[in-house]
Amino acid sequence: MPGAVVEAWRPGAPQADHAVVWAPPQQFIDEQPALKGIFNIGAGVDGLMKLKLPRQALVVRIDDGGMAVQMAEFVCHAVIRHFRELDVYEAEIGQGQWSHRKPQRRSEFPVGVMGLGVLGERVARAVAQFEFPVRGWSRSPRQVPGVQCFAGPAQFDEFLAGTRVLVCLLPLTAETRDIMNARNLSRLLPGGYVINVARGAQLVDDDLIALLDSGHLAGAALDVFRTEPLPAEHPFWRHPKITITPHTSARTLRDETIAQIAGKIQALERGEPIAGVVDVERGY
Ligand code: NDP
Ligand code: OXD
Repeated sequence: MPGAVVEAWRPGAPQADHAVVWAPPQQFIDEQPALKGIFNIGAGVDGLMKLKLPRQALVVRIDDGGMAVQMAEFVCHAVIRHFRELDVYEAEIGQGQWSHRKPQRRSEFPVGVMGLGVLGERVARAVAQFEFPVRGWSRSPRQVPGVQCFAGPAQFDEFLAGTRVLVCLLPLTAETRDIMNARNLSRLLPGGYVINVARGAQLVDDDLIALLDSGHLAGAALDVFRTEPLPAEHPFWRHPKITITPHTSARTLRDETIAQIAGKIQALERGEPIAGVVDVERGY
């Protein structure tokens, strides 16, 4: 952006027109009351929604920016690793064991994706390519080819009751905090599997462990946690049915992100509308 003055923020810095942020402190926002745009360098804006923001500022999230394909490959890998029991084969091969497991039926592994937005829809379409039955749940009704869609609280239990592999791609809001709790997870089909790639605060950790230990759930692949990095003493590190990764399912890609934000700032300065503006009332 030739002509723009770009500075790293420090307390007392001069007023900016636009900010590029990830989980900034309230002090930053308070010292920049005239911001026109606050550009989040990620898709999830929960870190910003906790703050008191200037009324006039548009809050803008990264709109795909190369994250959707990463999320699709990560979730497909997790689903297939579990379905094909590749974790079991890995362990057996590690012990010098050559054996075969009985193939499982794809029709018995319906995958349910919570959140059919920029990332969730891409994930649901990608999983459907492997011929798993795919279900999706969103706040407002959606139509996605190859995906049986459900919407709103009224259809949530029906969505869960037909789901075996549950994928969370919801934004963290007051409505979705703790949504993967004992009540909801116990509604999944027996042998359920949980893939959380959204936010740690959507999963009740102790409820997951209790359902894994009781045998109702078969396992979980978790990429996000209530506290990150995951504290050393947390049971998720060592639970035999839990696979963890360090919040890496869809990384913010520097070049794509810079290009997207620069393009949007220029569009705003020309008075044009942009995509990815967050509805602050809704929280995502
Ligand atoms: P979007 O805002 O594009 O989509 C959100 C989806 O969730 C929409 O379909 C929306 O419904 C649905 N939704 C929101 N609230 C509810 C609710 N109360 N009940 C039912 N459905 C609801 O988000 P993205 O797809 O871009 O991203 C999703 C989340 O993924 C981010 O918020 C972030 O937390 C997480 N993320 C994690 C990453 C990682 O590396 N682990 C990387 C990037 C993002 P509707 O369609 O009706 O609006
Ligand atoms: C995001 C993230 O929200 O990286 O983009 O989690």
